[in-house]
Amino acid sequence: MMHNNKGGEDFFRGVLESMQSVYLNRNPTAKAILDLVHSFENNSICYDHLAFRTFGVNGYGIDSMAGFFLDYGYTQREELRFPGKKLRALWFSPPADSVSGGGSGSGMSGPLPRIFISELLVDQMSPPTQEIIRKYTESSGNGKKYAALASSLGHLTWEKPLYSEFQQLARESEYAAWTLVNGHALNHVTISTHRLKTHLRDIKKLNQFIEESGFRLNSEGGVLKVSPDGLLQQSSTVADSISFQFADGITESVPCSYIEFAERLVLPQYENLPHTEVKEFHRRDGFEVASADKIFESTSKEQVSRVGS
Ligand code: OOG
Ligand code: NI
Repeated sequence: MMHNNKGGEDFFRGVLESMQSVYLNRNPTAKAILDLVHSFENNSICYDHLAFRTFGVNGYGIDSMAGFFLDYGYTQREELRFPGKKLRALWFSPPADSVSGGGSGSGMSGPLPRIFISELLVDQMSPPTQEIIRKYTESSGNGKKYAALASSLGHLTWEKPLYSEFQQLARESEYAAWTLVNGHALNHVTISTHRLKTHLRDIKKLNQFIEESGFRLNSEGGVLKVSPDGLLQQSSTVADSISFQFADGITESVPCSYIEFAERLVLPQYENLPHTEVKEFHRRDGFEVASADKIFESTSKEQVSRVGS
């Protein structure tokens, strides 16, 4: 679809660029790390995936954001369930012709990233929490139709909440509290480490480099999250905090976004391919529920307020 729709692809990439500038302006750690890796890597970084969070209620869930990606050629893939966190997620793969061809640039101008969208299972929340989430989603008018627009503008589609409402949500679900104040903002971008050119292509080396440069990594369940097959390895920073002015005038620091790193190893059936012939589709695809469960904690109070390493 993309290759015979150049205007469409330019627009689509422009929207991703806008989402990214909102993200870089609000998250100094993500910006500094991208600048650092860029300077090391001669300005060439591929994104593995982008992630968004939503409220799974009245059309405000995964579908509200997914529609934009489906319209620009993405394909829906597997569902992941997180019963402990009362969340579910879907991931979407990019149009096939964009993965290696299409974007030959860096970041959002490079190969199009996978998309990971999660939603809070609002029906499973306590009545007071549900009431707050329904109040704000309902206050947004038809905001559910404009999730991608809101993300690229860096604007909530609902009014700002009271601090006490944020706290009520945070007690029950840090994900819910995050989504109430960050809305559809990009939750993270993920650097594809195996597509880097220097020694940083080894995620363990990259983690070491990031920590030695003074940044904190999410230590939940260990810094490196490894899938049971060993082929998907992930790590992430702890989220930056941003000062947020609540509707009642209270200004408090709230967690914002983080940056992730992912290394996808070559699948066993392709292990004898010469290194130069290995393409993205020869590598481990998809996500891993146990790792994702820990990556969600990158915005948790426990990780964000951790001191030292
Ligand atoms: C998403 C956490 C999961 C991954 O790559 O498995 C994740 C989130 O924090 O919203 O990013
Ligand atoms: Ni991720």
